[in-house]
Amino acid sequence: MALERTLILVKPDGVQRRLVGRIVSRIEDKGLSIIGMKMLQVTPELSKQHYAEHVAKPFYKDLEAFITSGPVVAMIVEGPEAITVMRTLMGKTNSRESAPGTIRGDLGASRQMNLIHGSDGPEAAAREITTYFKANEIVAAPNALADHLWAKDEE
Ligand code: D4T
Repeated sequence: MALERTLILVKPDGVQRRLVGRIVSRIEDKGLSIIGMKMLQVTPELSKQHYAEHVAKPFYKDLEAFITSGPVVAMIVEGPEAITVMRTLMGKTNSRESAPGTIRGDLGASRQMNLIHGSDGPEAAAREITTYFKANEIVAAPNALADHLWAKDEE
C-alpha cells in the first residue's frame, strides 16, 4: 500500500450550492489529509489542459462551459491509497447511478454536474497536482492521528 496524493476539485455546482463545507467534511471524516487548498476560476485553457482526454468528445463543449461557469475549490488530498479511496467516496461519474453514501450518490443527480473531480490514477494525479498547484503551495505535515487511523504497514 502506498501513501498517495490526489487532486480533488469541488466543481462549480458544488460551490454554487454551498456544499464545499460538507464535501470537505466527508474527506476529513475519512481520515485523509488536505495538504493544499485554494479557490480559483478555471479558464478555457486550463479546462483543455485538465480534460485533455475529452477535448475531442461531443460533450466537451458543454463540459468546458460548465467547469468555467464559476469558481472551483481545488485540493490535494493525501492518505493511504488516497486516489482509490477518493474515487470510492465520490461515487460513479453519473450521480444518478452513484450509490447512497457516496458524495455524488447523496448530493447529486447529474452526470455533468457531479459536484467533485478526483484524479483517476497515479499519472493523472501527478499531472493534475502540477497543473493546479505550485510546489510552495503544498503544506504537507505529518498526520498527527495516523497511529489511530492505519497500521504502519498500510502507509
Ligand atoms: P471527473 O474527471 O470530472 O472527475 O469525472 P470522472 O473521472 O468521474 O468522469 P470522466 O473523466 O469520464 O468525465 C469527465 C467529466 O465529463 C462529464 N461528462 C462525462 C459529461 O458531461 N458527459 C459525458 O457523457 C461524460 C462521459 C462528467 C465528468
